Amino acid sequence: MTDQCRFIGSRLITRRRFLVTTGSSALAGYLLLNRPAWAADVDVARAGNFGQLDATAEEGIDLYLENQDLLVGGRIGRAITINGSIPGPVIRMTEGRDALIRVHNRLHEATSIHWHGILLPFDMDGVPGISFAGIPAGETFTYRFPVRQNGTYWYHSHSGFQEQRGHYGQLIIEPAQTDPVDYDVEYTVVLSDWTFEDPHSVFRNLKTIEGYYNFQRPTLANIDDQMRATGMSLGEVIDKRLAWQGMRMDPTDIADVTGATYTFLMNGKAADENPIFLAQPGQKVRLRIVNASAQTFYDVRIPGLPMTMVQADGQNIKPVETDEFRIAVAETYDVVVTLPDDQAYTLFAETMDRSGYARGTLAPRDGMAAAIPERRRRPMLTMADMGMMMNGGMQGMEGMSRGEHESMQMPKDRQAEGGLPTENLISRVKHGPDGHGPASITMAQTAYRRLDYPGAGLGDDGWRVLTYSQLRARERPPLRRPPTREFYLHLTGNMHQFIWGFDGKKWSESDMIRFQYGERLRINMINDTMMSHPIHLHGMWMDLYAGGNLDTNPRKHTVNVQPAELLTVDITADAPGQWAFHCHLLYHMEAGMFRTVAVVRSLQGGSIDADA
Ligand SMILES: [Cu+2]
Repeated sequence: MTDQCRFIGSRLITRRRFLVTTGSSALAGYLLLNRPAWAADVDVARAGNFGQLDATAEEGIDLYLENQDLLVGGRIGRAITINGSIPGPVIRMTEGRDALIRVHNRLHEATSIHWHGILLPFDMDGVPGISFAGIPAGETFTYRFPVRQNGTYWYHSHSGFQEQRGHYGQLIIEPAQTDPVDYDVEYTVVLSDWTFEDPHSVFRNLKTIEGYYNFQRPTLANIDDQMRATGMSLGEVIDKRLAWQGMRMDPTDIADVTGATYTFLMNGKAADENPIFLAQPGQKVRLRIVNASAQTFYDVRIPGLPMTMVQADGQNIKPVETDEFRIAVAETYDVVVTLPDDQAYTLFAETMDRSGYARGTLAPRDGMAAAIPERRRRPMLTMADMGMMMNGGMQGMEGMSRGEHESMQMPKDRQAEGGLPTENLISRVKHGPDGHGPASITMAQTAYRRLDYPGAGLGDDGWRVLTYSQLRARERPPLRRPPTREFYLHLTGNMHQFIWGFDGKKWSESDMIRFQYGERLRINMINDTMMSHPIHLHGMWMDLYAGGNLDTNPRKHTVNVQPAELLTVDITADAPGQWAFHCHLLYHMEAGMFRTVAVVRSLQGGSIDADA
């Protein structure tokens, strides 16, 4: 409650100052309305000023969604705030209690909140059109659900592009039992990406002009921006453009939306605002890191300090020490670091495409800072990323003959009597140019396990980088058994037209995916594209095959599938109802990389049985 009061208090002060400075003259009001966007001297709240609320307290909590001007990185932007800030408040819960959250929609459009990674009744999941009708403008929706897990999670809008405008925050659930993680102080670290453009126009740009935000491969549309950003002359820009046009593939297409439009944020602060995380020498600091970005993957490190990874997607893992890790959109990782001395250390979150970074400082006193590392070179996709590594050599891109292709078709939907293998799964599958339609123009002929691959641009710096193969559940999660059914799901897309989907179909063209209630199911995902896609399943865990076994494979709510990767997850279909299953890159989801999963009583039709 105190944070709520503080929030209201600070807003009242802001409003009073507003009246004093502008209320006396109509001219002042006019100037205020027409001030240039970079005039930061007016009294507008800064982003990143968020509190903390306990949603399992008796009386519950209230969240207020509003359109509001905020200073983001020193410049005024139009945000969707939650209780006056982006990110929204840290919502705390205690395992074993009931959460009670009243969401008041003061926007001029419908909204929603999805509790990311939380197991709950499907009508509390917050996806308009799938689990509920959404929250109309001006109305209040009450979420109430039992809290059956613990760990670090987050929440965000599932309506349109609202997430891109700041509609997200962290969710922390205290365990009912003693926390096995040992730490002295803890901090929220919410990474995100912000644009001063209307997200609808970002999407339009992506749809209409290929590589709009990709400065390495300029287009006419962004030639001015590129000259400004690179300091190159018009001639140089054009030369570079022509060089790229000669290539059929685009090895720099690491990210579709880049620092060309994004300001990268840590707890709502741009890098030069330097959010600080205070700790004394010798203290163990737990950083609860969530990637709440719309599109941005981050590579996170603290130069000079090893990090002990203790949790992934809210689930305790066997502690593993590393120096850097890539966090895909929507993933969470908890790391513990010990401040060794009376010095400052930089918490550095470099974007995967190296077009920018978010940054904060871990230090014993306010006002301290450490060196900011030099940004590394923009990574290039490799032949391996294009699925052309076969027996150590390169595989041609041209198609196999039709007959050869068909004989290698994957089993579409395989039933196994005694259960499928759960260890030493096949390391690669071969598949040809396939029947996945015009949305699938890419050419990976071999998909293979990449659990040991740290990701494009990582692994050559002389320090350790975490990979999925290092993730092991701290304790064997319940409900583990061999799956009895499996199917293959291709991640498909056409980056030239910005079409994304599964098995060559956009959401609007697709059927729902049916899980049979109570079954243990395997999905083998094959990424046919040259981009990484963080795939998120609502309502049920995905047990990631990380090279271990039934006891140790970690549970994830979001799995990053790298280019040409074969990635396997097992799912216990224990949550009746309808659920979303999608790529968590916001603009990919909007472009069609989304499916509805129905947990049904019978796979042979039958209606969705929410009371099973
Ligand atoms: Cu995607």
